Amino acid sequence: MALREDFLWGGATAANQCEGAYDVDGRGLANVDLSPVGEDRQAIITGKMKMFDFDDEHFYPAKGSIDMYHRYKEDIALFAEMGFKVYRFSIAWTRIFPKGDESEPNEAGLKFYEDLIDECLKHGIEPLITITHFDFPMHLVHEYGGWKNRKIIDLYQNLVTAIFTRFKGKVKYYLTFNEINVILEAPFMGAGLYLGDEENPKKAMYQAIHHELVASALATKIAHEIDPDAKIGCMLASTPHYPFSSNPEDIFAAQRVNWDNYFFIDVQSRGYYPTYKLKELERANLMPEMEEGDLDILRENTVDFISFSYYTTRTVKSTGFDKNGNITYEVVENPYLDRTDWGWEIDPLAFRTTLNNLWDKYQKPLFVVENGLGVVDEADENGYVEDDYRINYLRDHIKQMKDAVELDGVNLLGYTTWGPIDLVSAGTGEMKKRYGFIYVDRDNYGNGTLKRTKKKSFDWYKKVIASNGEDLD
Ligand code: P53
Repeated sequence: MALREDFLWGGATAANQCEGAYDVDGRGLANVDLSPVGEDRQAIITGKMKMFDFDDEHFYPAKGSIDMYHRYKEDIALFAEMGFKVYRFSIAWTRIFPKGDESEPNEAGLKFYEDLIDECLKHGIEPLITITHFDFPMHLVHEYGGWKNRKIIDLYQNLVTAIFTRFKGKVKYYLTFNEINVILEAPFMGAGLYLGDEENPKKAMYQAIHHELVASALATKIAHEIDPDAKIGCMLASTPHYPFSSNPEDIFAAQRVNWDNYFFIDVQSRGYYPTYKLKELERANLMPEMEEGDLDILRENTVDFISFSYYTTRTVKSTGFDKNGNITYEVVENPYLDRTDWGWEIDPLAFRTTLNNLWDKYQKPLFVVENGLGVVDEADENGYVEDDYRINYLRDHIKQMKDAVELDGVNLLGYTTWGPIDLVSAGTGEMKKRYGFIYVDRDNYGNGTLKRTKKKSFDWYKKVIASNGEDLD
């Protein structure tokens, strides 16, 4: 069995990483706008360092990004030229509700996304919308303290209601939260949580997580009510963790880290908190406050499909058990794998393993919504990049994906590469960490003409799509 005939090939972006125009047409300020390139970024997105206003010492790449806000027609035409069947993009919350707690949406924001959707449809491209991709209105950080405040659930419902109502009939696929589990590593980026003043940061985090999970379930409910044809997915940053050795402690450590991530999908797909997580939260006194009815909402509104990103794997080695009986571990290098310049281990076979794990665990259709290679590209004087390394990475991964479908029977709806056009890195804020089939002339500090140029991989991906994945040479 080959890939399904209507397999959705395409690419994926996020608003803050490509749109720019951060203060145009009424858009409000968001957490992601305030995340600079450079060494402080990590502390800021992880909620350790406060950055609630722009300052003169930092460069903030999301302000301008690759200016897709003004160039989306040109960019979507290039996607169409590659034969995209689907384009995954995200909505900037602050274009629709600039502060986040207004009662009426900003018409200019809705209109922008409606035009973008119409542009996709004009080219026969299915839009796949991520409702929130690491973005959160700063006003809600100041006034409510981020997702740890229950009130955000209501405000999110206003956001999704505005979106589903306006785009009904035009958009079939939605994801509620990008990489919902990334809140564990980057709570400011994932949930607008600044944890510097928090007495118990973990408690605040699990409270925020509970609110996001309830909000996601409510979004699913609202979507199905407004548009019965809409399909709602969750989105996992999959990064599987291997045990370093056959030492049972390493195996146990790997299981626990993987479960910490799967936990979110367990709730979104099965509809309830798994026992190990409930017990763990209880023991550590981290149980979030839940309101009556929350568990019903979770149970009654599970997702229609499971989406995930896949880039890399990590390997963990036990360092023993702590006084609460929880395993502790360190992340170590995997001796069998090569790494990118950013230290991401390249592991195509685990892509097949991951597809199988998710299919086996949840038995719902899967959608790969991110995969790709972030590296430095050297463009020649015409902006052309001979990116055989990218072609090799994608070929190796697509082969494994096909094996998961053809040899193992995984039910897979589609595949979108990350950053089909070069854009700002979420992790580092850099421009020079590039993923695209299309080169964009811009550097880490915003210098450049923003000119778009096709790389060698552009024609390669076009051929892959045209042959429905049969021709990978
Ligand atoms: P960058 C962590 C782990 C795996 C994927 O990442 C992650 C993250 C957060 O950085 O992010 C996803 O740009 C994310 C995209 C992001 C992409 O992976 O750091 O959904 O927004 O750009 C690649 O190289």
